[in-house]
Amino acid sequence: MREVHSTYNVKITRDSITEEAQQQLKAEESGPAQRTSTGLSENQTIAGMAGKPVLHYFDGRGRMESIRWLLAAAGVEFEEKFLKTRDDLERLRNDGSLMFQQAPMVEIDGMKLVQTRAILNYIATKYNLSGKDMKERAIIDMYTEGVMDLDEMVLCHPYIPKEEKEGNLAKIKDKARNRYFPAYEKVLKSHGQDYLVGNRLSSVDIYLVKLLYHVEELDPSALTNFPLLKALRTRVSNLPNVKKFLQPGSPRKPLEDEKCVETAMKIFH
Ligand SMILES: N[C@@H](CCC(=O)N[C@@H](CS)C(=O)NCC(=O)O)C(=O)O
Repeated sequence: MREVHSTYNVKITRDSITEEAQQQLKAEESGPAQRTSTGLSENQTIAGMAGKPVLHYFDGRGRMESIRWLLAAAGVEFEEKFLKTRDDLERLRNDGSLMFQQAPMVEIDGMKLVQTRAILNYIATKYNLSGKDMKERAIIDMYTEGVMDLDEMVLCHPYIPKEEKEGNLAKIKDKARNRYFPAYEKVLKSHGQDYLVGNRLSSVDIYLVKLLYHVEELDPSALTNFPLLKALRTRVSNLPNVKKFLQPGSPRKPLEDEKCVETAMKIFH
C-alpha cells in the first residue's frame, strides 16, 4: 500500500484541465450526436479522451462495480488504488480525502468524489450518458433508483451472516422476478426501442445490464421470462467497450469469495 499511497496526490495540471475543457467544448460544438461503431455518440467518444480517473476501494465489487462498468462502457481508462487494510482506509480518512469517512472515492478532474450516486451522475453527465434533456434525465434517475434498490440487496449478499443468506437470496429472487425485472421489461415493450430511455444508450442501460449479470450469477434462470431484458443485455454486451470489459483480464471484478469478504470486513467494520 505504501507505493499506492504515494500516488494518492494525483495532480491535474492547468494544461490538462485546459486540454480537457477544450475537448469538452469541441464535443459540445460538434452538434447533434452521431452514432458510432462503439454505440456511443461522437460527443461521448470525444469526452472519453480526458485524463485517467483514480478509483479508491478494495479489490472487490461492492459499491464500486457500477462505477467501473460505467467508466468502461464510456471507454474511459482508469487506475485503481486498492485498500488492503484498515490502515489504508484510515490514511484516506486522516488526509481528508473521504468527506463522510467512507469509500468508494474517485479522483476525477481535480475532485475527490464520494457517494456512489454522485460519482455515477458525474460520469454519466460528462460522457453524455444522461439523456438529451431534463425530462430524460429525470426518467433515467427514476429507473436508476430502482436498479440501485435491487443492487443494494445484491451487492450486500456476500456480506450478510450465513444464517441469513438463504432468506436474503429468496428476497432477491422475489424482488428481481416480481418487481424490478417486470418493470424494466414493460418499459422496453412499451416503446419497442433498443435502449430504456430516448432510444439511445444511457447510464441506466449499463447499470441495469451490470445488475442482470449479477442477479443471474445468484439465480441462473432469473431472466427466463424477460426476453427484452435478455436482448438488452446482449445489445449492451456487444458494444465494443463493454465487450472488452467482459473479457478476462479487465478491471471487472468476480463475485466476492470468502477471502475477499474477509478483507472487506476487516477494512470497513
Ligand atoms: N452512501 C454511500 C455509502 C458508502 C458506504 O457505505 N461505504 C462503505 C464501504 S462499501 C464504508 O465506507 N463503510 C465504512 C463506514 O461507513 O464507516 C455511497 O453510496 O457511496
